[in-house]
Amino acid sequence: MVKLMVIMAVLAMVSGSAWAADITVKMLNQKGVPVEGAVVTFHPETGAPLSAEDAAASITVNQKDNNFLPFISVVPREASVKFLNEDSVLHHVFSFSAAKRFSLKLFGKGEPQEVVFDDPGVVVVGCNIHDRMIAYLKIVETPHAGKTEDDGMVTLTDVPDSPGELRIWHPLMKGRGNELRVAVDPATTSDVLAFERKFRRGARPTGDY
Ligand SMILES: [Cu+2]
Repeated sequence: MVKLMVIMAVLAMVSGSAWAADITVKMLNQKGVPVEGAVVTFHPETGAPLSAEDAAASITVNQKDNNFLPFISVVPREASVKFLNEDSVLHHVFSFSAAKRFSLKLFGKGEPQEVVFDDPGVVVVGCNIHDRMIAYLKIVETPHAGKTEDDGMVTLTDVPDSPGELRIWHPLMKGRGNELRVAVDPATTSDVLAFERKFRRGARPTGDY
């Protein structure tokens, strides 16, 4: 019994030190309004490689009423994204971004197309037929990633208890690389890390993220 308790205590210490932390972020714009769709990633100093499970994530970008949905997607590196078209018109989805150049010539309903993203970075997706259509894919290299909800918040759960860098990216965030980078130690962070930055006015007609 004593031996079992010792083992349990050791396990608690090990798990406590390795998986202690959650990181909750709240992103606000210059008017204090919550920002939806910001991609939050944590990059621990100890490293955090993506698993085969991460790369097998099922990610879909739909096209409906001549809009991409969602507007912003988080894509683990080496994952594939399925592009759907629910409209009765054809779309021609493409990107000229350095992280991935591709072109999916005219495809319609029931003709899903898949693209694999091997390089980290930002991929801006457009449609050759409808200039107004735009979506963003953030290809990430860490399993600790998420996207803020309409309350501006996201929680990254079970991050390694290691100091590291927190990155918050949003296409409309002003500043270098549309990104905010801060050193964070999950062991000592407060409950909610709130950040306020300047954002350009949203180019999202439907308001859906
Ligand atoms: Cu289109």
